[in-house]
Amino acid sequence: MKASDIENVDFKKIEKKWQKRWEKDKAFEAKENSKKEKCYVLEQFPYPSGSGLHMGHAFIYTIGDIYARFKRMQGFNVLYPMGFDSFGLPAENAAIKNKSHPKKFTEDAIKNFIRHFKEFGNSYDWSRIVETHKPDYYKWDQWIFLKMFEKGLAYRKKAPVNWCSKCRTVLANEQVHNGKCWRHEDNNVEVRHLEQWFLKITDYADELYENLNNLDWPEEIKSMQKNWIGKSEGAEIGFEIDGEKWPIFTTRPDTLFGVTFLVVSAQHPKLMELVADEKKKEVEEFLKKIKSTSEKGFSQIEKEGIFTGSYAIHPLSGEKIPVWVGNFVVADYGCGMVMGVPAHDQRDFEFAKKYGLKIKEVVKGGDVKEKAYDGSGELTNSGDFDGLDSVEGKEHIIKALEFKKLGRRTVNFKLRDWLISRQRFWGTPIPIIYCDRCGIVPVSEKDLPVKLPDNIKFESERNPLTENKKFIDVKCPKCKGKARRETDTMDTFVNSSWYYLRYLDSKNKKKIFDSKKANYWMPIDIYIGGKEHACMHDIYFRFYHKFFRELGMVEGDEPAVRLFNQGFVYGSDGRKMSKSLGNEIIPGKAAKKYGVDAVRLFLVSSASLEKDFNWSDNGAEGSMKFVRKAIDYCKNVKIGRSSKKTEHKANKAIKEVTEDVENFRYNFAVIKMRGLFDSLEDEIGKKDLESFLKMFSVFCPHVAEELWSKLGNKKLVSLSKWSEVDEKKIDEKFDKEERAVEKTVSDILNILKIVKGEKVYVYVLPSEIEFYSDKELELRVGKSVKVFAVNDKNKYDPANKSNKVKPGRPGIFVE
Ligand code: ANZ
Ligand code: ZN
Ligand code: ZN
Repeated sequence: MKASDIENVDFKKIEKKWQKRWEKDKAFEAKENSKKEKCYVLEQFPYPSGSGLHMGHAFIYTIGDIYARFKRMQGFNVLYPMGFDSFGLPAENAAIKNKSHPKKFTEDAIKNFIRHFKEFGNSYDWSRIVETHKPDYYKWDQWIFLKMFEKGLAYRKKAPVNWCSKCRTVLANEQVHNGKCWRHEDNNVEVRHLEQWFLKITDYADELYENLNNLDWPEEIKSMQKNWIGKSEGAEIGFEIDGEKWPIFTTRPDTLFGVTFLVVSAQHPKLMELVADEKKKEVEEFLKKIKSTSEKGFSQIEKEGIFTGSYAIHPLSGEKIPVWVGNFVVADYGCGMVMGVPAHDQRDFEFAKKYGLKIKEVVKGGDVKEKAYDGSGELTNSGDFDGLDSVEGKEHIIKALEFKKLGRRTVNFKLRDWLISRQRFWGTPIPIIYCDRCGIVPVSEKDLPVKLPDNIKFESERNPLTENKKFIDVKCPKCKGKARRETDTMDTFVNSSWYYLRYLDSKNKKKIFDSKKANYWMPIDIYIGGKEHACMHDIYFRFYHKFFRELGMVEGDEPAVRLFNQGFVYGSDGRKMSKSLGNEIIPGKAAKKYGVDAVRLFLVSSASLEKDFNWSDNGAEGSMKFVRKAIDYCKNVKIGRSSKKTEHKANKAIKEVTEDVENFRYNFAVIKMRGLFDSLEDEIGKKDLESFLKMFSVFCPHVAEELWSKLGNKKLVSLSKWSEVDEKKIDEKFDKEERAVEKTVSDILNILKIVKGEKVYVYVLPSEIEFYSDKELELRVGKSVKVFAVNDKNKYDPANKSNKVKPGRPGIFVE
């Protein structure tokens, strides 16, 4: 074949041809009635944004597709579905701008996304598509809400909540990052006091925390979740103030004798009861003035406080302890009150220094005049407990408190209930009705879904539901009197908390999903997505799963046993890709230029998948050249018998590529596959060529199908069986040989840099002579080469180089 023919490969035509065939054959549709072992491969589904599929999407979805194809060929019954997380603010904002309906934007965007996905050849089972903005999907969001309401897990309360003025809605704690909105990194979240709906995720806090230990998830994500859930074990200790018991929470009961003051939160609901009459005015002034923390752990603010005029009685020593109000104590963590131990807690130390409070050392080991010592050590100044080690002392002190009924062991969590109300239109309506007579009344199950109206106008800044009489006015399900619908919608993270279960039975009209089907497919064997969801989606869907388990609908405790986080694709200049920077590479355009298969191959071969990397035109071009070389080779190769070396190479590659793909080391898999390709000879056995094509097919499925069919195969390579390794064919001698030749070539080239000459003589041990061929060496070093065994009587060896030859280290002479 002429070079120009290779240049003219019509990738688009090949892609279209095989995409059609896959669709026609329903090649990737998954069924439950299979004798094969199941494998559920899932990627986090996208929000269908107006700008279409970007390179980050192409990357994550290529990772999943390669794995799904690989598992399918390995003989698993693979489920690999796709859908859309299609409620959300961007579509609503676009609708406001264009005076239209968000549904229109959403559905146009979805059409676009599906086209792009299909152009990329992903092997999804499209028959299971879910779109969360469709009533037949969000009906079940509402159904779950009602179930939670029934069990007291969905509840309404007035609470200080995070308000983003740009989103014009409240946010969940998880969606506030360092005091800013997760969508608006430049916008400080305000605190507002509103009646809102919450889901009681805290009921599962302990299990969400402890189960992490059983998950094959990246350590980084697990520790982020652990921090977010924030389990702390300690004790609640009662201090008597004016005859009444006030509890504090501490993780260090061993430091109890070091308490020199108590601090109550400035937002503690019963704070004023503590304040002595003569101090009331002063404290009120103070409260008006200070800024307080609302989030545990977010304590960068300057510590401020004021004495309340009251004293507490120490539960074990009976000492009188001053009670202060402070801005650094969080009202809704622990007991909203802490014991101040300045010698052993740095915050307390700073507070004591600032206000001249006593510092009393009770654990030896540091210099508490300088700073707090928070380690362990021998107890001192601690009455009967002196001399005990603090770790042991802690247990004794808790026992003593329990005996006096002044304390008990407790566990606290930082995790808060999930605030799901949103004051926006484009989300699932909360199925609740307010009746003046009956109060809060849930919509009956038979009346679901509560649908979003089609006929709406975005006229003001407000959610149009609040102005839509047809939506709001409703009969009370209980008394049949006049009532109003809830106009808040649900956080869209609700929609994505259970989509993985709906895929399993996406068309069920009677039930959210069939438990038999769910139990067949669950858990997700591999879940692929971004790190940014560590403390949001990745916690929410675990919570939902546990709730379904409680309802008896699923058997397992966890939705996904294995999680993989892909890296981020940057522009070729190392910056975030964006239209405005002019460094954006659109997947569809790149596919036109290099072919889909080359783009896929490039994306997974330039770095480890979990690392961030830069797009590179050269890289994509290199991948395209490789694809073309594969086409060229298959056209010209003689199908016959493989050499022993080829058999060795092929089997070794199968072995290594299998392991690498299984462990998401795709870049290594590609190196090994290409290594095999480079070693292929002009004649090859059909079986070995097919083994290569099978490996090639998971990365480059379209071209692989084409080459596979050219070999006379009627069935699809995508559905063929992954090659088994034939260990007997692996002979390390070939690799040794190759390394020896490599080394010799580089030695010769080095010598040629110093010694000028046209003829090269190589002397090797007789046992190694078969490794070397004059011709190959000549090609590689560009000089005439002659190889001799050292015991060859007729060798030409004027410098007596054959004397010093050792195993693997030939002698070299140049003249
Ligand atoms: C006395 C003490 C002595 C403490 C010591 C620490 C070291 P985590 O691990 O985050 O749970 N604390 C308790 N409730 C608080 C609240 N509502 N706002 C702010 N701080 C609070 O932290 C528990 C520790 O944080 C508790 O243990 C308490 O200080 C403080 F050498 O009690 B400790
Ligand atoms: Zn915002
Ligand atoms: Zn009523």
